Amino acid sequence: MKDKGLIIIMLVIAQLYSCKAQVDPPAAFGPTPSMKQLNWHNMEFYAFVHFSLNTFTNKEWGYGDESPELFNPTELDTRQWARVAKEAGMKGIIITAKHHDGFCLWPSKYTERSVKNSPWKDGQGDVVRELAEACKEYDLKLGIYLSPWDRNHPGYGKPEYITYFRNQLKELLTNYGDVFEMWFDGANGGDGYYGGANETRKINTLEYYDWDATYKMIYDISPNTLVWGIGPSEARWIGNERGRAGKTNWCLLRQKDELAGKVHYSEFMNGHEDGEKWVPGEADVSIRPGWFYHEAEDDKVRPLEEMVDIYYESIGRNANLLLNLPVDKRGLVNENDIVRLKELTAVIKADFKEELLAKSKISSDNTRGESEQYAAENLIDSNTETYWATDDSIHTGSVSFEFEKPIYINRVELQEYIRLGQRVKAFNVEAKVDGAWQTIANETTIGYKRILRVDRVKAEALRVNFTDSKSSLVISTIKAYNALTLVTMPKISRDKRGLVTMEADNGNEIYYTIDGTDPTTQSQRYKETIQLPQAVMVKAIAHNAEEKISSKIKVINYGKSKEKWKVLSSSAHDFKSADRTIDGNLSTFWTFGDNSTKSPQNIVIDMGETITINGFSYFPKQLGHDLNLVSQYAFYTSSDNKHWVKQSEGEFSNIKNNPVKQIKTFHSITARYIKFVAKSGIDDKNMFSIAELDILETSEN
Ligand code: FUL
Repeated sequence: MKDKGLIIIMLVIAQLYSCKAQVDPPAAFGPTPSMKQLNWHNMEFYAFVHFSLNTFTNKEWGYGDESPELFNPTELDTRQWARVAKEAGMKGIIITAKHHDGFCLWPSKYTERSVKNSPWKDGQGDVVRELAEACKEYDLKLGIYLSPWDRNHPGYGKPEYITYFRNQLKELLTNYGDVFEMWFDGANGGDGYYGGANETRKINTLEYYDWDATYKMIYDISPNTLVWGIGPSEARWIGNERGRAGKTNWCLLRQKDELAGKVHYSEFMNGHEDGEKWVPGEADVSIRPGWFYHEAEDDKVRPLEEMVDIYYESIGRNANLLLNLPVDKRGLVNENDIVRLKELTAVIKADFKEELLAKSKISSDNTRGESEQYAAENLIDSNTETYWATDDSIHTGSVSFEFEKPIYINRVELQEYIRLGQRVKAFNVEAKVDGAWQTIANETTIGYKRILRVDRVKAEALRVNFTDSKSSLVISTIKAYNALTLVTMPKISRDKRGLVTMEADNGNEIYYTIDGTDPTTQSQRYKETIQLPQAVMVKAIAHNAEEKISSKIKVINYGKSKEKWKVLSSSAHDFKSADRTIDGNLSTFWTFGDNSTKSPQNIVIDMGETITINGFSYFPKQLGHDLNLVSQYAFYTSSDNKHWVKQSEGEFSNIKNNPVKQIKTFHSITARYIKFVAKSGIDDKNMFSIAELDILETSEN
């Protein structure tokens, strides 16, 4: 009895004490994410599937006149897509329900241009429905890409197309369950079929769609759908199609300026520190050079090390990662893509296998109201809902982690408690090595998540110093790991004369073969440039001798060197520097043309001998603001530099956003002279650049 009384008194005291210790949480600072956006941030990684008529026509952008009868996957299995995505740790799939050519993957009642007029399932199929069901089964969220640009619709550019577009939106948002993200692509306007008009139509994207009304309609039907891209969106493009966010990456955007056309897309990589709205970045990239499946890219799946970089430069830089898996003609995610995705998943899993700070002794120089509720211990409790916070007036601060014995560290992960806004502007990380502190990272923003890759250190302690912030500090997580060393493949290049140069990172050794066998550390060691002017397959590895780890094998197939090639003539009067287009160096380029004339420009090359070829490639200039990229081309061959035969003509689709090597194939022919014609360029300029021109030699050669 007596004991019971004592317990009650103690409970009351505890209650009183805790009331006293109750300190209000920090007030939100600046724009904050909505619940919908928070859920979206938590998804981090999801798949894009580009699959449509283009898969069957081998195009990146359809013109709009392709027949729906070409759509005929033989083994379409959306459950396979879902399984692949799920196993990779992805949280959803966004499908190209309608790409720019207007073909619909669902039997829309507003058009005949859909699966219903394809041989697939005798016109009874519905890809969107099958995917929605597979997503449900695998507990994935469904997202939809509906291209605002429609190169098929006769009414595109006129008011009636807006009605059509909205009707389709309604169909997609009503009939397929929850849609977590609606994807509005920015590519819009240009030439197209347009119901047979075959003309160029341009619209003002910001006005034509009356986005305010369109968004309102979307939210009325489906309030939980997050809208991405064009218009007053809730998430933004990251400004490139390489899946890379800026190191500094604010979730904020001056969207009013953007909607007034005052923001250049290159600013999307970083967002705006003073943005008035929470519009976080989503980094989209394809696992291959193109967005749609092309057999010619089966051996061009991005290398593992590039995929790992993409992961760290998107998710590790406060952006979501939208990774495209171009479903192939069978209707399946291709084996080669699955292999790479599995390798990526394995590396990421291994990198984050063991968290190292949870067992450390933690201390901080300030805690909000000295309350346990905001203590630094919250940083390592693996609960993102708790956080360490400083007093309102304290905008800088340090947290230290001491280890019982020194440990190896090469990754540091941080998260802000973004419900209360994104605040940190600068921070650094120090490690105590042999009793002395050394700076191992000097960084800017954090946001939802930031992962730093640092050189491996053997640390007795770690210290994170927040040196600049918009307001008090509100940090939910700090973690550290010791990831495995990933040795990157050597870089290989060959110049015009056939001199091959190889380079490896961090002074790693290089071993190579030219007889087709896989190189090992027993193979020829690369020491200096090698003369290889003949058609040759070079295989090489980089090797970290200290850790005894080798890279993956780099394989390059060279045709005969361009030693005998010469630029013979050009529409440009001055073509002294035109040799740069055939120098084997992808970073040099030649710009030609003339803004005062509208005629096509050309360059004629003598290959020095007759060669059997079945295609050519155009490598676009990569860096700079004025890229002067060719968008419409023609390619001719000749055996005497007099009589020319056109071998290929068409468009380099999507070259502006995704300036990858453009490969065009045709039937095998023999030729000594080639003529590349630049018919038009992006941004309607009559200036063109070429980084490198090449031919595809027929393999029997
Ligand atoms: C681009 C489009 O033009 C491409 O075809 C692709 O869909 C990519 C994701 O967005 O802007």
